[in-house]
This record gives sequence, C-alpha cells and structure tokens, in this order.
Amino acid sequence: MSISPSAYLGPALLGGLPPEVRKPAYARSALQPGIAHIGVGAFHRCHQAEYTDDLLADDFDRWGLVGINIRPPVLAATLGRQDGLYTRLIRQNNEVEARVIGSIVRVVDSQHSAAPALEVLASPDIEMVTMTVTEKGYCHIPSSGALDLDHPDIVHDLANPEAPRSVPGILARALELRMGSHGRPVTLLSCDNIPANGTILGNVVQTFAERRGNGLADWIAANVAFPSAMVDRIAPATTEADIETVEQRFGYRDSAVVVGERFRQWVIENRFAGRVPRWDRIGAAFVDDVTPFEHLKMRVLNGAQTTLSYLGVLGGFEHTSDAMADPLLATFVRRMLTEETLPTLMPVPGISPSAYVEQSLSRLANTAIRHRNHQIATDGSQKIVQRLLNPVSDRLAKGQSIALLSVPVAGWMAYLIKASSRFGRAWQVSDPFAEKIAAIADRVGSDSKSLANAILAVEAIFHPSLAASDVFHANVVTSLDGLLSDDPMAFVRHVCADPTDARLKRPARSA
Ligand code: CS2
Repeated sequence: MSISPSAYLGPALLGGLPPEVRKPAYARSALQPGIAHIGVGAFHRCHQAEYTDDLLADDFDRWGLVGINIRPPVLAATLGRQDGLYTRLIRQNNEVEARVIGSIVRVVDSQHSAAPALEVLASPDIEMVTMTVTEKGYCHIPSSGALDLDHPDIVHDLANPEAPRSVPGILARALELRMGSHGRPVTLLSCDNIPANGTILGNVVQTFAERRGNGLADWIAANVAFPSAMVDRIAPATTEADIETVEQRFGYRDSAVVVGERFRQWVIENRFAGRVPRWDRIGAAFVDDVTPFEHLKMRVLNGAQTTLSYLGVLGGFEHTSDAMADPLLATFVRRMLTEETLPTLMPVPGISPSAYVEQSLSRLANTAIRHRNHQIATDGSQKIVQRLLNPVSDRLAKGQSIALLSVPVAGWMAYLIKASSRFGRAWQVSDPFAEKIAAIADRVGSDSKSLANAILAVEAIFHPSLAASDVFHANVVTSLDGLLSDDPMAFVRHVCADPTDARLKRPARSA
C-alpha cells in the first residue's frame, strides 16, 4: 500500500484545513513584530505564543512574535519552513483538540553567532523580550542567585562582549546597542521556573553590565524592566508520535507540533518598561507580587513532578502519569505535598492551596501527556533549590519535620550517583553537576553517609546554612541509603508508613 505524502502546514494550507482545526482569528498577513522570544521550545509554543495568539484575536495590535533560538534545535527546518505556523494539540486523556497558532511571524537561528539575535533584540520595533532558556541559561549560582563569574560562557563574554554566547551576555549587548542607537525602553520577561525569575534576570544582566563600565548599568536601571512571572502548562518535548497523530487525524504534516494539557496559567508582575501586550485581557494576571503564586507552583506542581521523576526512574516508571498510576508513589507525593509542602506556602489570592494540590495531582495523572521522567529529571541541580530545598529550609527554621521532602532530594542524588561509572551507569543523565557527582561517587564509594557528606558540601546547590543542619543531614543520609538499596520502593513504603524525622530514629545503615 502506498500512502501519498501529506502537505506541510503553511499559509497556503490554512484555508484547506479540516473544520475541527481552529485557525488564527485575525489578519495574520498584516501582523508586525513587537515581541522577541528566546528559546522557542515546546513550552513557549504551548504557552506565551498561544496567549499572544488569543490576544491578537481579541485586540489586534503590533504584537507579532519573533522566535529566536540561540541553542539547538535549528528552527529554519521546522517552524521556519511553515512560516511560523504550527499545531497546538490539547490532550486530556481521550480528548484531542487542535489549533493552529499564528502569533510567530518569523524565526531566527542564532546558534552559531549572536549577531542574528542581536539584530532583532536591538531593533526599535521590539518592545518586549520574553524568554524560556531553561534554569541553567541564566548562568547564576542556584543557591544564591548571583551571576556565576566562573561560568565558562560568562568568562568568554566578559572578554568578548561584542560576540557573546550566554543569555546574560547577549541581553547586555542588545541593551548596549539599544542605548547607543534609538534608546527605547524594553521589558525583559523571564518565563523560566527559577525563583524570583525577574530579580535573578535583572541581577545577572546588571552584574554583567556593571563590568562593562560604560554607563550601561545606569541606562538599564532607567529604561529596562525585569518583571517576575509564574508560568504554567505541562508541555513535554514533542515526539514523532505527536507528529503522526496530526497527520493521521487531520491529514497534514507539521514538524513543529506541540502537545499540552488544558490547564494554563500566567501571572506577571506589573512592572513594565515601554508598551506592553495586554495579556491580562485574555487570561493572564498582572499582579503586584508574584511570590505567592510562584511558591505555590514551584513547590507543589514542579515539586511533585521532580519527586515523581526521581522516584519514578528508581521505581522503573517511564512517564509522570505512570508514576502517578502507582498507588505507592501517588500516596507518597500527596502526603509530601499535603503534610510538608502546603504549610510552607503563603496565602495565595483567589486560590485554595489544598484544592490546588488535588488539581495538580490530577493534572499529573493525565495519561495523554507523555512526560518522560528522564526529561523532568534533567538539570535537577538547577531545579531542586526552588522546588524542594526552599520548603525544607522554611520547615527547618520552624523546627518542623522534613522526612518526606528529604526523599526526593536524596532521589536527585541517587539518580546521578547511579548514572556514574562506579555504579554501573544505570542510565544517561544531563545535569551541569553530573560530572561532579560522578567524581564524588568514584572517590567515596557506596557509603551513603560519605556520599551525602560530599554532595551536601556543594555550596552552589546547598546553601551552607542548610548543609549545616544536622536534621537535614540525617534525613538525607537515611533517604539516600534507602534509595540506593536494591529495593528503593520498599524504602518509600517504609517512609510513607512512618514519616518520622531520621534524627528520631536509629542511625542509617552505614553511619
Ligand atoms: C517540568 C516543567 O521539565 C520540568 O522541569 O517540571 O517543564 C513543567 O512541566 C512546567 O513548569 C509546567 O508548567
């Protein structure tokens, strides 16, 4: 049987799409660029670009998106050849809802040189720069939020400020070009899951600019805003199966498909420079303080994802929803969130934290979202501070138990330890601290206490005041011992049955 190749999505195909595929509801050919976005991955296409598509349909204005990648993958071959159009599928168990998003008007590949990105970012047409560059893109020290001046890309960029590689270096150079030409103000809006993301972005860019010493730091202080934001929608990396789903159901080929859940949320600090896309007209919230929303989301939803990812891999589960389908892991994560995480949250306007926990757990159980545990486990060193360690510190300060929250912290350690050659390379990992942890495993061997001692001494992740806590130390050792054993799930069962702080129990096996 021969199957005729389907046509690729593009402007010419829009009129011929099946009626159940929703199309851009505005005159896309008249759309002019006004926003630049760095990091056009699945999350951006499922989140900010969809919100912008909604805004354009509601109130058409000059808010087309220019999508820039400064790291792989190359965009030209996928989104570029489709003129920026792509299909966004919402999948909720058996439901599939398709929509073509039209808000991206141009894509720019800037992986080999910053020049193409700088040209866009410095343009007077661009009044808003959003970014999803992953946690490690900010080149900050996770435990302190300060710019990591020893980061190889930062060292490079400070020596070559006109040909930068890092996000802080590229943004500082773009702002310098703006300062030296039209001087128009701009908002730089981080959409990554780092705590106080606007503050961290402002810090790294300003620290970089101060070292330029040419008035740039003052110009930035007067003309650039760095609002913080909480962003949310689960949108895993696209798979070949997703591309085939679109082809089979709707009859066209789209190499830039994204799949997400129905839930979405965007809370943005009301602190802007220059003109602002009124995303608040179509469901985003502009608020004075994002902190309570950010804590809620990172500690509950992301904290649960990270927990399920490490315990999931250790228990042999492939996706978040597989881990959630396991009664033991589902019970563990619910108890951890309810008993230990929830009490650390500040009141969140309009949201009941316990209802949010239940809603989050049901989102994570969505079987149509194929979010791989290894994907979420990636770069854990950059994630555990805001997702797990900050609630741990808050609880320790009040003398409260941390027996449950310590388990996924040790889970991150066990995940990297088991990937080391000393432990037989159980799986492939990707984390800026993977080599360091592997070297520790090589050096100290399999004794949990020695492993925990050495890993807790990594100050970039574990703030010294946290690492100095005997209670935290004892809990991590006990958890690591259990998770590195032959039956990590038996340990999880044991903690679930008796979540008493390790300090109150017998010493760990290898103590
Ligand atoms: C995930 C997030 O990969 C990860 O780290 O936890 O991408 C998560 O799916 C989003 O933050 C949800 O909004």
